[in-house]
Amino acid sequence: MSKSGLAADFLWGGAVAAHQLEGGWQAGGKGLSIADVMTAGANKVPRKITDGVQAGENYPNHSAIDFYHHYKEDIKLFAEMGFNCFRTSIAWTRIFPNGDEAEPNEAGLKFYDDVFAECHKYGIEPVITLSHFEMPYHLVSEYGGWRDRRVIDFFVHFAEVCFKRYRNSVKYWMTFNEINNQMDYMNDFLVATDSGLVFRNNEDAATREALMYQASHYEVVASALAVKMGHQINPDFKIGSMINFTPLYPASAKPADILVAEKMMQRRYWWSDVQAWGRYPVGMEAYFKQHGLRPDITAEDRIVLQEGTVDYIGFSYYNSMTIAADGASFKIVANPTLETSEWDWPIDPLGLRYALNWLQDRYHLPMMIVENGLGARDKVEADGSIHDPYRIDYLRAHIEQMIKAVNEDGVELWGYTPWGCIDLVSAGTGQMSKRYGFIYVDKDDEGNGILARSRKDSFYWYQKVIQTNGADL
Ligand code: BGP
Repeated sequence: MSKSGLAADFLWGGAVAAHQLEGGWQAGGKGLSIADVMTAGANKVPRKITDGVQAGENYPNHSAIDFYHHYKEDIKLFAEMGFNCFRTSIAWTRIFPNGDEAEPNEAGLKFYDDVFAECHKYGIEPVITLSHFEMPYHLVSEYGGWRDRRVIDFFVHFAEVCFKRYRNSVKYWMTFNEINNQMDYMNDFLVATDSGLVFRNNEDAATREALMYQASHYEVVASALAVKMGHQINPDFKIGSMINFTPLYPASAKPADILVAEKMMQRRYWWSDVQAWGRYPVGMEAYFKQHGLRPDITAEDRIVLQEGTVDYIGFSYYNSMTIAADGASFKIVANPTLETSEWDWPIDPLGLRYALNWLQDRYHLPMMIVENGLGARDKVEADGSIHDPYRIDYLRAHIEQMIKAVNEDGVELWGYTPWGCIDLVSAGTGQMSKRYGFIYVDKDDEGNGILARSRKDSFYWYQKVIQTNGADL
């Protein structure tokens, strides 16, 4: 153990996702993904999901920050910070442009060979997400996304090709990024990015809910099949779930608020229950039965779920939310005790310690914090320096709680990869101005800029944190 109490081999790195930084949206035979048809939005201005690429629209993910051509420079900067791991995703459409092909695209496979080789050159362990909001648009338009059981086989084929190709260059994997976002099935962005569900015919809430739960079932089956197959390809693989963990605090001591918080936590985290336990929680089985949901489940599916449980819990933590009973339903309310970011996300470091305790007690599995960070505007000074004390303060406060959870609460934590270690395209808004990075990238929301990379103050701070294994914050 080191001075901080973290294991000597604790994984320190950063996290990104292919669609948010690579660019090269048509390079090397890549196909159109759901992310490629999302226009730029802003805070409180939703992104549009167009039917294919429409002339005159701004699609920020098409060029992003051009990691596709800058990856050697960027990985060298990560190594300068001292990363021993780096989380990103494999763009599904680089490997299978349409998603339903029999043979993979060699140029796409080769690109990730090169990226992973560059990581290993510096002793950086790749941590790879298979599906991070990037499913082939062809599967969305021709199959309706994950509402079609056939997409299970397409995903498992994609996973098998990746596991075999990168058998000796990637050890840590995750199947579906933030698979539980779609709990909010009325949010077009969340169901499109999680399950490729696009609603263009005013589908009502009941229709949307039914499709989301059935699609989610196919995804957890696909995840379990991939986990089992991955372990057969390389028994040393560590394959995790990946959820967004946002604690739902009761708004008051009123029993109704306590109960609604408990019920909505069950409703928000059943995906990881299935992935960790190999079965559905009884509360969700009861809900499905009561409402006639998830009708297509087979005895074989249930066996698959049991055989494909995950090795660890990967999760993102940004903030907590506060929930109050609202008649027979609920409402999210402000937490008057917390500050919020410019994008209205509460800032709650203690919530990360709560998250680690809750997840440890529920799953008794190792964990990785694979996203955490503060989206904020940064200013480039006349001398080129970029002072981001607000980002350092946010990350310091969260790392402090992470270390307490390890030292005082006994949680088993493998690593920490703060989100957006280099500025990239925001998923929710499509903005560049919502910056997370230790590295500034010269590009604005309108696409102007020369993509020059610059070290922020937080770059040097995080370098020191890693060098001292979390002892000097
Ligand atoms: C999570 C996604 C990431 C990243 C992050 C920050 O939902 O897993 O892809 O986008 O949120 O959110 P945003 O980019 O909307 O600020």
